[in-house]
Amino acid sequence: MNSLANDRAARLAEIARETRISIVHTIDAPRMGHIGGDFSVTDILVTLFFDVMRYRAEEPGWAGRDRFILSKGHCSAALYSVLARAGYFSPDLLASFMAPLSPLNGHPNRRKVAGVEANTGPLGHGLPIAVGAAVAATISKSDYRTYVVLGDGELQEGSNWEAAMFAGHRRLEGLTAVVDRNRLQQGARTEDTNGLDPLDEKWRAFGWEAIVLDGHDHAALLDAFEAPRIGKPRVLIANTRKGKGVSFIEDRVEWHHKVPSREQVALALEELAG
Ligand SMILES: Cc1ncc(C[n+]2csc(CCOP(=O)(O)OP(=O)(O)O)c2C)c(N)n1
Ligand SMILES: [Mg+2]
Repeated sequence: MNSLANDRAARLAEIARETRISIVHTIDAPRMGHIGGDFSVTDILVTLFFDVMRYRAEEPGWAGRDRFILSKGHCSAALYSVLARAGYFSPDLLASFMAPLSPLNGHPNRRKVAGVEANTGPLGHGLPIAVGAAVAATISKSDYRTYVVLGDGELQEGSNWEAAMFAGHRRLEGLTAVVDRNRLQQGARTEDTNGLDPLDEKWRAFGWEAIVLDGHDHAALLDAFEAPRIGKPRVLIANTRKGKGVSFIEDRVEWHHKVPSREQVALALEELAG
């Protein structure tokens, strides 16, 4: 890695650490949330929002913005933490997460929160919407790119594979999907439920370029997002650990939506203190 790449990765690692701290506080306020999936997707979101993507937080509807869709919408605390830091709204608002009348619902709502491109939560819809956005870019001859982050358990929804097939057929070069491959879904391991492996080969068979990488390695993520396009939609199979960053939360099925006790919040913050 050259020194510029090193600097970029180190900056992102620090932002990711601070984002995980923000997620702990955000979930601690209502004592609800999905900390495992928030932590597995943090490095992916941070790399996209703080290095890769083009947007204007002060003008959320700017036509030239890259489109971003968090299809695994239950991980809203991670998305809101990143959007606040990016300047879409005040970080003070995070304290209202899931409170009655707060715009920060458990699932992101585009009519309530600046920077949210599509309503998600019911799994299986982000990729079809992203494919539509990428087709729209080709029709309008716009050069924006479209990014969508999917859960691996989410891939059991058949709508994903219809959308994948069409994106491959249309050779949607402006589209990048990231699969948060943490190998856990709600209450079980993906491979015990409805196995996905070999996942990269499945996407290739649908006409996609597939890159397998460590989803917590910021330098690898930057390389994969920025690699020259080859006339196909691209998917990053990002191998991650659910709960990444806090030892007692990592890779444990119960932390899909378990909320840390007050003592565990303190312990988590201690581990994340760096
Ligand atoms: C259509 C639909 N079915 C069920 C759910 C309930 N649900 C929320 S999260 C989740 C598990 C998702 O697992 P995965 O996509 O692997 O997400 P992650 O591991 O990143 O949290 C389920 C079943 C839902 N949100 N939408
Ligand atoms: Mg998962």
